[in-house]
Amino acid sequence: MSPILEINDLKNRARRRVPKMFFDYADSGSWTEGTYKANENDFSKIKLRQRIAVDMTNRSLKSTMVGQDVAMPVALAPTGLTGMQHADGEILAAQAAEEFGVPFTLSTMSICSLEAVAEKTKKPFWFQLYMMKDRDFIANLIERAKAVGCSALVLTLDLQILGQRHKDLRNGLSAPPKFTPKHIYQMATRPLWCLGMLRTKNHSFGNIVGHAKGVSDLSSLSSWTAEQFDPQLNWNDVEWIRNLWGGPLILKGILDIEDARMAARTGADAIIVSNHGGRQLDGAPSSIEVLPSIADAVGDQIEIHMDGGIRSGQDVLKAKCLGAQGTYIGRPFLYGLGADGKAGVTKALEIIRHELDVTMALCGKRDINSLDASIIYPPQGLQNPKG
Ligand code: HOC
Repeated sequence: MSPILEINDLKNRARRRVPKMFFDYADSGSWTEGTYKANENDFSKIKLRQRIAVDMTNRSLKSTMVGQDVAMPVALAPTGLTGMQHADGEILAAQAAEEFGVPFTLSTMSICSLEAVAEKTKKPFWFQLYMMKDRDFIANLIERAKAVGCSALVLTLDLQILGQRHKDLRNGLSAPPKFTPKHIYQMATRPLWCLGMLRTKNHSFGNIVGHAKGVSDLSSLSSWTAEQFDPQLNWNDVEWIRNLWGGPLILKGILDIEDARMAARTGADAIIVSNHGGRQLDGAPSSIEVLPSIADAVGDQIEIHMDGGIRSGQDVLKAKCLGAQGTYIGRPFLYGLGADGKAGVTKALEIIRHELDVTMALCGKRDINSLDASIIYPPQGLQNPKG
């Protein structure tokens, strides 16, 4: 087997191990996938200043996100259907994250429920909430998140309606999954994946089935999800959630300066500069492109996080330099999970940590908290070094 040296190696292995419809679900963006690709490509356009003859011993990647200690400023992003990349996916990813010392964020649209993840982990994890029309269900979800000790709530604001996801439509991905000959073939050619699925009891949307009104089984799930995301979501809802939750609140899906200003006024603790991994508005700018202007506009009022396109520790460093206190990885940990379960998620985190550490050292820095735009090339004020 070829060695796993970078996130792309995990991706290639996951592609061989996860049924196509689920691998594509994680690996795709909306419509032309222009924004999805820009998220990655725009990182590679940013250059760094190489510095020499600087003491590079005793380096530290330790930081905080919403006041909580993190081994490095990288959280696992909330990702839907994680338990379809690998059996018990959310539990395994949460365990890997807690052992590593970074936050795991459980999606509302997870396969394993809040309670199932809490039962198999020791430290608090974070919970991500979608605003559904059924407000009793939302209030109940928040109570459940409190009951299992979640230490931050991530409220996603950019999915009032679902983006146009062509790969999922072409693959016929649905909840509950269809069992057409094509889908059965895709699963049957991934025997390890199938074995895991046969062994686990976590097969459906664990936070929803059996909890939302009228959703007692998989057959009633489909129509419920399709009509539940609330197109009328507004800033008053954010206040309602903030009061119900009462703990650290992070608003996800901010991509515009005006929205960032509104978000800063809500009293939330942090915002995530995000375009939902390029899965919602295709044609929107990449997260890293807008990060500096948003950090500039509201960075003194609210903590700034970002996600979208991070595929290496070097990307984490660039986001830190451009104003993010914390970052999130989605696909990198999903590839790890699909490739090798919990060990694969740990591997993804180790790869990112190593790349972050080496890059920081070669930029002449020893403390992750000291990073700023001064290590971006060309340095400010020297845009035209020859001029
Ligand atoms: C079946 C409904 O955040 C994503 C996730 C979940 C979206 C809702 C899926 O795929 O972007």
